[in-house]
Amino acid sequence: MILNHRLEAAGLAVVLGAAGIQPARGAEAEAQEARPPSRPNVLFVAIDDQNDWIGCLGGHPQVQTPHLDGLARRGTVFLNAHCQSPLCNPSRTSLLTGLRPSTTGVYALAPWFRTADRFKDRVSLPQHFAASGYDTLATGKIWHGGYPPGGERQKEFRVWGPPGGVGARPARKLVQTPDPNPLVDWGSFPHRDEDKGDWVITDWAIRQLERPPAEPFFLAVGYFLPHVPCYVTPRWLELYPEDRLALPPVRAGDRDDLPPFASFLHWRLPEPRLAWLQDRDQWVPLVRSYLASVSFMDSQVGRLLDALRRSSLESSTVVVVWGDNGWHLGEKGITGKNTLWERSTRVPLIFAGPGVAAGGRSRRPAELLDIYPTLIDLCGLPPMEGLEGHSLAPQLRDASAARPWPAITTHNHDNHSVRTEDWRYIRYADGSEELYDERGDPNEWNNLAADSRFDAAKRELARWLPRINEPPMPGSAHRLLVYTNGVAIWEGSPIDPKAPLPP
Ligand SMILES: [Ca+2]
Repeated sequence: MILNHRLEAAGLAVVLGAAGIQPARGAEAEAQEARPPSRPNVLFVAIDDQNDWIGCLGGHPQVQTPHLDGLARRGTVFLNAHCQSPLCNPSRTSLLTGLRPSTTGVYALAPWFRTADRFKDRVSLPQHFAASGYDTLATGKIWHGGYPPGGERQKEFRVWGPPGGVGARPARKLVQTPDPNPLVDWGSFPHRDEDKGDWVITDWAIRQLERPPAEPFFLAVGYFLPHVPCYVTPRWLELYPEDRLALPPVRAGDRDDLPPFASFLHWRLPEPRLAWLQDRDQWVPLVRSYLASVSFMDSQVGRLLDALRRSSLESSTVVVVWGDNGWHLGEKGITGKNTLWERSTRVPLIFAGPGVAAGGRSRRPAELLDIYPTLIDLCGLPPMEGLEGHSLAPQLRDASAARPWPAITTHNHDNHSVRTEDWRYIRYADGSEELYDERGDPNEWNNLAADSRFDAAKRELARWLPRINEPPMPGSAHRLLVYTNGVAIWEGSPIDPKAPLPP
Protein backbone atom coordinates (compact mmCIF):
# COMPACT_ATOMS: atom_id res chain seq x y z
CA MET A 1 0.00 0.00 0.00
CA ILE A 2 2.83 2.31 0.83
CA LEU A 3 4.47 1.50 -2.48
CA ASN A 4 1.27 2.15 -4.46
CA HIS A 5 0.78 5.43 -2.73
CA ARG A 6 4.32 6.41 -3.55
CA LEU A 7 3.98 5.46 -7.22
CA GLU A 8 0.76 7.40 -7.58
CA ALA A 9 2.33 10.45 -6.07
CA ALA A 10 5.45 10.09 -8.18
CA GLY A 11 3.39 9.44 -11.32
CA LEU A 12 1.38 12.58 -10.86
CA ALA A 13 4.54 14.56 -10.30
CA VAL A 14 5.97 13.18 -13.55
CA VAL A 15 2.85 14.25 -15.45
CA LEU A 16 3.08 17.73 -14.00
CA GLY A 17 6.76 17.92 -14.80
CA ALA A 18 6.23 16.62 -18.35
CA ALA A 19 4.05 19.59 -19.29
CA GLY A 20 7.30 21.27 -20.29
CA ILE A 21 6.00 24.77 -19.71
CA GLN A 22 6.49 26.35 -16.35
CA PRO A 23 2.94 27.14 -15.21
CA ALA A 24 2.21 30.47 -13.63
CA ARG A 25 2.69 30.40 -9.88
CA GLY A 26 -1.06 30.40 -9.20
CA ALA A 27 -1.76 27.51 -11.57
CA GLU A 28 1.09 25.48 -10.14
CA ALA A 29 -0.05 26.07 -6.60
CA GLU A 30 -3.56 24.93 -7.63
CA ALA A 31 -2.14 21.81 -9.24
CA GLN A 32 -0.27 21.01 -6.05
CA GLU A 33 -3.38 21.46 -3.96
CA ALA A 34 -5.17 19.02 -6.26
CA ARG A 35 -2.55 16.32 -5.65
CA PRO A 36 -3.58 13.40 -3.52
CA PRO A 37 -1.90 13.67 -0.14
CA SER A 38 1.71 12.66 -0.74
CA ARG A 39 4.81 12.62 1.34
CA PRO A 40 6.41 15.99 1.93
CA ASN A 41 9.89 16.75 0.70
CA VAL A 42 12.68 17.32 3.19
CA LEU A 43 15.17 20.17 3.17
CA PHE A 44 17.78 19.07 5.68
CA VAL A 45 20.15 21.86 6.64
CA ALA A 46 23.26 21.24 8.76
CA ILE A 47 25.46 23.94 10.26
CA ASP A 48 28.97 23.13 11.43
CA ASP A 49 30.15 24.15 14.90
CA GLN A 50 27.17 26.45 15.38
CA ASN A 51 26.55 27.12 19.04
CA ASP A 52 23.50 28.96 20.38
CA TRP A 53 24.59 32.34 18.98
CA ILE A 54 21.43 32.52 16.89
CA GLY A 55 18.92 35.35 17.43
CA CYS A 56 15.96 33.12 18.32
CA LEU A 57 18.09 31.10 20.78
CA GLY A 58 19.32 34.15 22.66
CA GLY A 59 22.88 32.84 23.10
CA HIS A 60 24.51 36.18 22.21
CA PRO A 61 22.76 39.54 22.64
CA GLN A 62 24.07 41.06 19.40
CA VAL A 63 24.03 38.21 16.90
CA GLN A 64 22.11 38.94 13.69
CA THR A 65 20.45 35.94 12.03
CA PRO A 66 17.26 37.31 10.44
CA HIS A 67 16.72 34.33 8.13
CA LEU A 68 16.98 31.60 10.76
CA ASP A 69 14.83 33.72 13.06
CA GLY A 70 12.25 34.01 10.26
CA LEU A 71 12.28 30.23 9.80
CA ALA A 72 11.74 29.81 13.55
CA ARG A 73 8.70 32.11 13.34
CA ARG A 74 7.31 30.04 10.47
CA GLY A 75 7.96 26.84 12.45
CA THR A 76 9.05 25.59 15.85
CA VAL A 77 12.40 26.13 17.53
CA PHE A 78 13.81 23.93 20.29
CA LEU A 79 15.42 26.14 22.92
CA ASN A 80 16.95 23.24 24.83
CA ALA A 81 18.35 21.07 22.03
CA HIS A 82 21.67 19.29 22.45
CA CYS A 83 24.06 17.32 20.29
CA GLN A 84 24.89 13.70 21.14
CA SER A 85 28.61 14.38 20.94
CA PRO A 86 30.57 17.66 20.95
CA LEU A 87 32.56 16.67 17.86
CA CYS A 88 31.69 16.40 14.15
CA ASN A 89 32.14 12.72 13.34
CA PRO A 90 30.45 11.17 16.38
CA SER A 91 27.67 13.77 16.36
CA ARG A 92 26.81 13.31 12.70
CA THR A 93 27.19 9.52 12.84
CA SER A 94 24.74 9.49 15.75
CA LEU A 95 22.18 11.76 14.09
CA LEU A 96 22.29 9.96 10.74
CA THR A 97 22.16 6.43 12.19
CA GLY A 98 19.76 7.24 15.02
CA LEU A 99 22.14 5.63 17.52
CA ARG A 100 23.99 7.13 20.46
CA PRO A 101 27.79 7.46 20.33
CA SER A 102 27.86 5.05 23.26
CA THR A 103 26.10 2.53 20.99
CA THR A 104 28.11 3.13 17.82
CA GLY A 105 31.53 3.35 19.53
CA VAL A 106 32.29 6.30 17.22
CA TYR A 107 33.71 8.92 19.59
CA ALA A 108 36.54 10.51 17.61
CA LEU A 109 37.17 12.09 14.20
CA ALA A 110 38.01 8.63 12.81
CA PRO A 111 36.87 6.10 11.67
CA TRP A 112 34.09 6.13 9.07
CA PHE A 113 31.46 4.08 10.90
CA ARG A 114 30.79 1.64 8.06
CA THR A 115 34.28 0.17 8.50
CA ALA A 116 32.69 -1.85 11.35
CA ASP A 117 30.90 -4.96 10.07
CA ARG A 118 27.90 -4.42 12.29
CA PHE A 119 27.22 -1.02 10.65
CA LYS A 120 27.88 -1.94 7.01
CA ASP A 121 24.17 -2.31 6.33
CA ARG A 122 22.75 -0.06 9.03
CA VAL A 123 20.05 2.03 7.31
CA SER A 124 20.95 5.68 7.70
CA LEU A 125 18.35 8.44 7.71
CA PRO A 126 18.81 9.37 4.03
CA GLN A 127 18.89 5.68 3.07
CA HIS A 128 15.56 5.16 4.81
CA PHE A 129 14.13 8.00 2.74
CA ALA A 130 15.63 6.54 -0.43
CA ALA A 131 14.07 3.16 0.38
CA SER A 132 10.72 4.93 0.74
CA GLY A 133 10.85 6.40 -2.75
CA TYR A 134 12.67 9.66 -2.13
CA ASP A 135 15.40 11.01 -4.32
CA THR A 136 18.34 11.87 -2.05
CA LEU A 137 20.73 14.71 -2.78
CA ALA A 138 23.53 16.19 -0.71
CA THR A 139 25.91 19.10 -0.91
CA GLY A 140 28.41 20.47 1.60
CA LYS A 141 29.19 18.79 4.88
CA ILE A 142 26.59 16.24 5.96
CA TRP A 143 28.70 13.33 7.11
CA HIS A 144 32.04 14.33 8.64
CA GLY A 145 34.57 15.74 6.17
CA GLY A 146 36.01 13.15 3.81
CA TYR A 147 33.27 10.64 4.64
CA PRO A 148 31.95 8.59 2.99
CA PRO A 149 35.10 7.61 1.11
CA GLY A 150 35.06 7.81 -2.71
CA GLY A 151 33.44 4.63 -4.05
CA GLU A 152 30.81 4.44 -1.31
CA ARG A 153 29.22 7.83 -1.77
CA GLN A 154 26.26 6.81 -3.92
CA LYS A 155 25.23 4.34 -1.24
CA GLU A 156 24.62 7.25 1.13
CA PHE A 157 23.03 9.83 -1.21
CA ARG A 158 22.17 9.33 -4.91
CA VAL A 159 23.29 12.78 -6.04
CA TRP A 160 26.29 14.64 -4.69
CA GLY A 161 26.75 18.35 -5.26
CA PRO A 162 29.88 20.37 -4.53
CA PRO A 163 31.62 19.61 -1.22
CA GLY A 164 31.73 23.25 -0.08
CA GLY A 165 34.13 23.82 2.78
CA VAL A 166 36.35 26.83 3.30
CA GLY A 167 36.51 28.17 -0.26
CA ALA A 168 38.78 31.21 -0.73
CA ARG A 169 41.81 31.25 1.57
CA PRO A 170 44.51 33.84 2.26
CA ALA A 171 48.08 33.11 1.14
CA ARG A 172 49.06 32.34 4.74
CA LYS A 173 47.34 32.11 8.11
CA LEU A 174 46.07 35.49 9.36
CA VAL A 175 46.60 34.58 13.02
CA GLN A 176 49.68 32.65 14.09
CA THR A 177 48.01 30.47 16.72
CA PRO A 178 50.11 28.23 19.02
CA ASP A 179 49.06 25.20 16.95
CA PRO A 180 49.92 25.67 13.26
CA ASN A 181 46.71 23.87 12.19
CA PRO A 182 45.63 25.79 9.06
CA LEU A 183 41.95 25.56 10.02
CA VAL A 184 42.41 27.47 13.27
CA ASP A 185 42.29 30.99 11.90
CA TRP A 186 39.95 33.98 11.64
CA GLY A 187 39.58 37.44 10.19
CA SER A 188 39.12 39.21 6.88
CA PHE A 189 41.20 39.25 3.70
CA PRO A 190 40.35 40.35 0.15
CA HIS A 191 37.93 37.87 -1.38
CA ARG A 192 34.33 37.70 -2.53
CA ASP A 193 31.37 36.12 -0.73
CA GLU A 194 30.71 34.23 -3.98
CA ASP A 195 34.06 32.43 -3.59
CA LYS A 196 33.13 30.84 -0.28
CA GLY A 197 32.19 27.16 -0.10
CA ASP A 198 28.87 27.99 1.55
CA TRP A 199 27.92 30.27 -1.35
CA VAL A 200 28.78 27.56 -3.89
CA ILE A 201 26.70 24.86 -2.18
CA THR A 202 23.78 27.27 -1.83
CA ASP A 203 23.92 28.00 -5.56
CA TRP A 204 23.86 24.29 -6.29
CA ALA A 205 20.98 23.60 -3.89
CA ILE A 206 18.99 26.49 -5.39
CA ARG A 207 19.44 24.96 -8.85
CA GLN A 208 18.00 21.69 -7.55
CA LEU A 209 14.96 23.49 -6.15
CA GLU A 210 14.46 25.31 -9.45
CA ARG A 211 14.07 21.94 -11.21
CA PRO A 212 12.79 19.70 -8.43
CA PRO A 213 13.13 15.94 -8.84
CA ALA A 214 9.83 14.22 -9.75
CA GLU A 215 9.66 12.06 -6.67
CA PRO A 216 9.57 13.51 -3.22
CA PHE A 217 13.12 14.55 -2.43
CA PHE A 218 15.45 14.69 0.54
CA LEU A 219 17.87 17.54 -0.11
CA ALA A 220 20.70 17.86 2.40
CA VAL A 221 22.71 21.08 2.52
CA GLY A 222 25.64 21.20 4.94
CA TYR A 223 27.05 24.64 5.80
CA PHE A 224 30.68 24.89 6.85
CA LEU A 225 30.72 28.27 8.63
CA PRO A 226 30.97 29.23 11.46
CA HIS A 227 33.47 26.34 11.72
CA VAL A 228 37.04 27.70 11.74
CA PRO A 229 38.63 29.25 9.79
CA CYS A 230 36.16 32.08 10.38
CA TYR A 231 37.05 34.00 7.21
CA VAL A 232 34.62 36.75 6.27
CA THR A 233 34.45 39.73 3.96
CA PRO A 234 34.42 43.14 5.71
CA ARG A 235 30.66 43.73 5.33
CA TRP A 236 29.94 40.93 7.80
CA LEU A 237 32.47 42.16 10.37
CA GLU A 238 30.92 45.64 10.12
CA LEU A 239 27.70 44.21 11.60
CA TYR A 240 29.62 43.87 14.89
CA PRO A 241 31.44 47.12 15.73
CA GLU A 242 34.45 46.40 17.89
CA ASP A 243 33.82 49.17 20.41
CA ARG A 244 30.37 47.84 21.34
CA LEU A 245 31.06 44.12 21.14
CA ALA A 246 29.65 41.96 23.95
CA LEU A 247 32.14 39.29 25.00
CA PRO A 248 30.82 36.03 26.44
CA PRO A 249 30.58 35.93 30.25
CA VAL A 250 33.59 34.33 31.88
CA ARG A 251 34.61 34.11 35.53
CA ALA A 252 38.12 33.89 36.97
CA GLY A 253 38.60 30.63 38.81
CA ASP A 254 35.67 29.02 36.97
CA ARG A 255 37.63 25.78 36.61
CA ASP A 256 38.59 25.53 40.29
CA ASP A 257 35.59 23.35 41.17
CA LEU A 258 36.00 20.95 38.25
CA PRO A 259 37.25 17.38 38.65
CA PRO A 260 40.56 16.84 36.80
CA PHE A 261 38.85 14.49 34.36
CA ALA A 262 36.85 17.41 32.95
CA SER A 263 40.09 18.76 31.48
CA PHE A 264 41.13 15.42 30.05
CA LEU A 265 38.32 15.61 27.46
CA HIS A 266 40.02 18.59 25.81
CA TRP A 267 43.57 17.98 26.99
CA ARG A 268 45.27 19.27 23.86
CA LEU A 269 43.28 20.99 21.14
CA PRO A 270 44.33 22.95 18.06
CA GLU A 271 42.01 25.74 19.25
CA PRO A 272 43.78 28.26 21.53
CA ARG A 273 42.91 28.81 25.18
CA LEU A 274 41.39 32.06 26.43
CA ALA A 275 44.63 33.14 28.14
CA TRP A 276 46.42 33.09 24.79
CA LEU A 277 43.64 35.11 23.13
CA GLN A 278 43.78 37.70 25.89
CA ASP A 279 47.58 37.94 25.79
CA ARG A 280 47.56 38.53 22.02
CA ASP A 281 44.47 40.79 21.89
CA GLN A 282 42.73 38.16 19.78
CA TRP A 283 39.63 37.53 21.90
CA VAL A 284 37.63 40.37 20.33
CA PRO A 285 38.75 39.53 16.77
CA LEU A 286 37.76 35.86 17.25
CA VAL A 287 34.36 36.69 18.73
CA ARG A 288 33.69 39.20 15.93
CA SER A 289 34.80 36.76 13.24
CA TYR A 290 32.64 33.97 14.65
CA LEU A 291 29.60 36.28 14.85
CA ALA A 292 30.28 37.57 11.32
CA SER A 293 30.59 33.98 10.06
CA VAL A 294 27.25 33.12 11.67
CA SER A 295 25.60 36.07 9.92
CA PHE A 296 27.15 35.14 6.57
CA MET A 297 25.97 31.53 6.96
CA ASP A 298 22.52 32.87 7.87
CA SER A 299 22.46 34.93 4.68
CA GLN A 300 23.08 31.77 2.66
CA VAL A 301 20.30 29.93 4.49
CA GLY A 302 18.20 32.96 3.53
CA ARG A 303 19.03 32.53 -0.17
CA LEU A 304 18.13 28.85 0.09
CA LEU A 305 14.82 29.52 1.84
CA ASP A 306 13.97 32.25 -0.71
CA ALA A 307 14.49 29.72 -3.49
CA LEU A 308 12.22 27.25 -1.69
CA ARG A 309 9.53 29.94 -1.50
CA ARG A 310 9.91 30.85 -5.18
CA SER A 311 9.70 27.18 -6.17
CA SER A 312 6.17 26.83 -4.71
CA LEU A 313 7.47 23.83 -2.76
CA GLU A 314 7.44 25.58 0.59
CA SER A 315 4.05 24.25 1.67
CA SER A 316 5.02 20.67 0.79
CA THR A 317 8.54 20.66 2.24
CA VAL A 318 9.62 19.97 5.80
CA VAL A 319 12.63 22.11 6.66
CA VAL A 320 14.90 21.06 9.50
CA VAL A 321 17.96 23.06 10.53
CA TRP A 322 20.44 21.69 13.05
CA GLY A 323 23.98 22.35 14.26
CA ASP A 324 26.32 19.41 14.94
CA ASN A 325 27.94 20.80 18.12
CA GLY A 326 28.43 24.05 19.98
CA TRP A 327 31.61 26.07 20.45
CA HIS A 328 33.32 27.81 23.35
CA LEU A 329 34.61 31.34 22.76
CA GLY A 330 36.41 31.78 26.07
CA GLU A 331 33.89 30.28 28.49
CA LYS A 332 35.64 28.03 31.05
CA GLY A 333 38.93 29.34 29.70
CA ILE A 334 38.90 27.62 26.32
CA THR A 335 37.82 27.87 22.71
CA GLY A 336 36.52 25.00 20.62
CA LYS A 337 34.32 22.06 21.61
CA ASN A 338 35.15 18.68 23.18
CA THR A 339 33.39 19.40 26.49
CA LEU A 340 30.14 18.24 28.10
CA TRP A 341 29.10 21.79 29.08
CA GLU A 342 26.32 23.93 27.65
CA ARG A 343 28.70 25.82 25.36
CA SER A 344 29.57 22.61 23.54
CA THR A 345 26.23 20.80 23.68
CA ARG A 346 23.53 23.41 22.99
CA VAL A 347 22.75 23.67 19.29
CA PRO A 348 20.09 25.12 17.02
CA LEU A 349 17.20 22.82 16.08
CA ILE A 350 14.38 24.32 14.04
CA PHE A 351 11.58 22.61 12.10
CA ALA A 352 9.11 24.25 9.70
CA GLY A 353 6.60 23.07 7.13
CA PRO A 354 3.75 20.55 7.01
CA GLY A 355 2.91 19.18 10.45
CA VAL A 356 4.82 21.92 12.28
CA ALA A 357 3.06 24.68 14.24
CA ALA A 358 4.15 28.23 13.47
CA GLY A 359 5.78 30.26 16.21
CA GLY A 360 6.40 27.30 18.53
CA ARG A 361 9.19 27.70 21.10
CA SER A 362 9.77 24.47 23.00
CA ARG A 363 11.81 24.37 26.20
CA ARG A 364 11.66 20.57 26.38
CA PRO A 365 15.01 18.81 26.15
CA ALA A 366 15.58 17.64 22.58
CA GLU A 367 18.35 15.60 21.03
CA LEU A 368 19.72 15.61 17.49
CA LEU A 369 19.05 11.89 17.71
CA ASP A 370 15.35 12.78 17.67
CA ILE A 371 15.54 14.12 14.11
CA TYR A 372 15.45 10.63 12.52
CA PRO A 373 12.19 9.47 14.17
CA THR A 374 10.69 12.96 13.86
CA LEU A 375 11.19 13.05 10.09
CA ILE A 376 9.74 9.52 9.85
CA ASP A 377 6.61 10.85 11.60
CA LEU A 378 6.34 14.08 9.61
CA CYS A 379 6.77 12.27 6.29
CA GLY A 380 4.74 9.15 7.07
CA LEU A 381 7.62 6.73 6.48
CA PRO A 382 7.61 3.17 7.82
CA PRO A 383 9.13 2.99 11.29
CA MET A 384 12.78 2.05 11.66
CA GLU A 385 13.76 -0.43 14.33
CA GLY A 386 16.28 0.35 17.01
CA LEU A 387 16.31 4.15 16.85
CA GLU A 388 17.42 5.56 20.18
CA GLY A 389 15.79 9.00 19.80
CA HIS A 390 12.14 9.92 20.23
CA SER A 391 9.90 11.72 17.77
CA LEU A 392 9.44 15.44 18.47
CA ALA A 393 6.12 15.45 16.56
CA PRO A 394 4.09 16.15 19.75
CA GLN A 395 6.20 19.26 20.47
CA LEU A 396 5.94 20.34 16.82
CA ARG A 397 2.17 20.42 17.20
CA ASP A 398 2.23 21.94 20.70
CA ALA A 399 5.59 23.25 21.90
CA SER A 400 4.62 22.76 25.54
CA ALA A 401 3.67 19.07 25.13
CA ALA A 402 5.23 16.97 27.90
CA ARG A 403 8.37 14.98 27.23
CA PRO A 404 9.96 12.68 29.81
CA TRP A 405 13.41 12.27 28.27
CA PRO A 406 16.46 14.40 29.00
CA ALA A 407 19.11 15.24 26.39
CA ILE A 408 22.25 13.14 26.73
CA THR A 409 25.63 14.13 25.36
CA THR A 410 28.59 11.75 25.33
CA HIS A 411 32.24 12.48 24.69
CA ASN A 412 34.62 9.56 24.46
CA HIS A 413 34.01 6.29 26.24
CA ASP A 414 31.76 6.45 29.32
CA ASN A 415 31.69 10.24 29.80
CA HIS A 416 28.12 11.53 29.73
CA SER A 417 26.06 14.61 30.43
CA VAL A 418 22.34 14.46 31.25
CA ARG A 419 20.50 17.74 30.53
CA THR A 420 16.93 18.27 31.73
CA GLU A 421 15.03 21.55 31.74
CA ASP A 422 16.53 22.47 35.10
CA TRP A 423 19.74 20.53 35.54
CA ARG A 424 22.92 19.30 33.94
CA TYR A 425 24.56 16.25 35.50
CA ILE A 426 27.92 15.03 34.22
CA ARG A 427 29.65 11.78 35.06
CA TYR A 428 33.13 11.01 33.76
CA ALA A 429 34.72 7.60 33.21
CA ASP A 430 36.58 7.78 36.55
CA GLY A 431 33.30 8.36 38.41
CA SER A 432 33.85 12.08 39.06
CA GLU A 433 30.82 14.33 38.70
CA GLU A 434 29.47 17.80 38.02
CA LEU A 435 26.00 19.18 38.70
CA TYR A 436 24.64 22.54 37.57
CA ASP A 437 21.38 24.29 38.36
CA GLU A 438 20.53 25.67 34.92
CA ARG A 439 17.81 27.95 36.25
CA GLY A 440 19.98 29.82 38.73
CA ASP A 441 23.35 29.29 37.06
CA PRO A 442 23.00 29.28 33.25
CA ASN A 443 26.75 29.85 32.85
CA GLU A 444 27.49 26.66 34.79
CA TRP A 445 29.85 28.44 37.17
CA ASN A 446 28.98 26.52 40.35
CA ASN A 447 29.53 22.78 40.39
CA LEU A 448 27.10 21.46 43.01
CA ALA A 449 28.09 17.79 42.74
CA ALA A 450 29.85 17.69 46.12
CA ASP A 451 26.88 19.23 47.99
CA SER A 452 25.02 16.39 49.73
CA ARG A 453 21.74 18.35 49.53
CA PHE A 454 21.63 17.37 45.87
CA ASP A 455 22.36 13.66 46.27
CA ALA A 456 18.77 12.68 45.48
CA ALA A 457 18.72 14.93 42.42
CA LYS A 458 21.97 13.39 41.21
CA ARG A 459 20.63 9.86 41.68
CA GLU A 460 17.51 10.72 39.72
CA LEU A 461 19.56 12.20 36.86
CA ALA A 462 22.02 9.27 36.88
CA ARG A 463 19.16 6.91 36.04
CA TRP A 464 19.35 8.26 32.49
CA LEU A 465 23.02 7.45 31.93
CA PRO A 466 23.30 5.15 28.89
CA ARG A 467 23.38 1.45 29.77
CA ILE A 468 25.37 0.65 26.65
CA ASN A 469 28.96 1.90 26.63
CA GLU A 470 30.68 0.47 23.58
CA PRO A 471 34.47 0.70 23.56
CA PRO A 472 35.92 2.92 20.84
CA MET A 473 35.49 1.37 17.40
CA PRO A 474 38.72 -0.07 15.95
CA GLY A 475 40.55 2.66 14.07
CA SER A 476 39.41 5.41 16.47
CA ALA A 477 41.77 8.40 16.42
CA HIS A 478 41.97 12.18 16.78
CA ARG A 479 40.49 13.70 19.98
CA LEU A 480 40.42 10.18 21.40
CA LEU A 481 40.56 9.79 25.18
CA VAL A 482 40.59 6.37 26.80
CA TYR A 483 40.66 5.50 30.49
CA THR A 484 42.33 2.19 31.32
CA ASN A 485 43.44 0.85 34.71
CA GLY A 486 43.08 4.27 36.29
CA VAL A 487 45.13 6.05 33.62
CA ALA A 488 43.65 8.55 31.17
CA ILE A 489 45.31 8.40 27.76
CA TRP A 490 44.92 11.32 25.36
CA GLU A 491 45.63 10.47 21.72
CA GLY A 492 47.98 7.68 22.78
CA SER A 493 49.89 9.54 25.55
CA PRO A 494 49.19 9.01 29.25
CA ILE A 495 48.01 12.13 31.10
CA ASP A 496 49.72 13.04 34.38
CA PRO A 497 46.66 13.54 36.62
CA LYS A 498 48.47 16.27 38.60
CA ALA A 499 49.46 18.29 35.54
CA PRO A 500 47.53 21.51 34.86
CA LEU A 501 45.55 21.87 31.62
CA PRO A 502 48.19 22.38 28.90
CA PRO A 503 48.15 25.84 27.31
CA1 LIG B 1 31.34 20.33 14.01
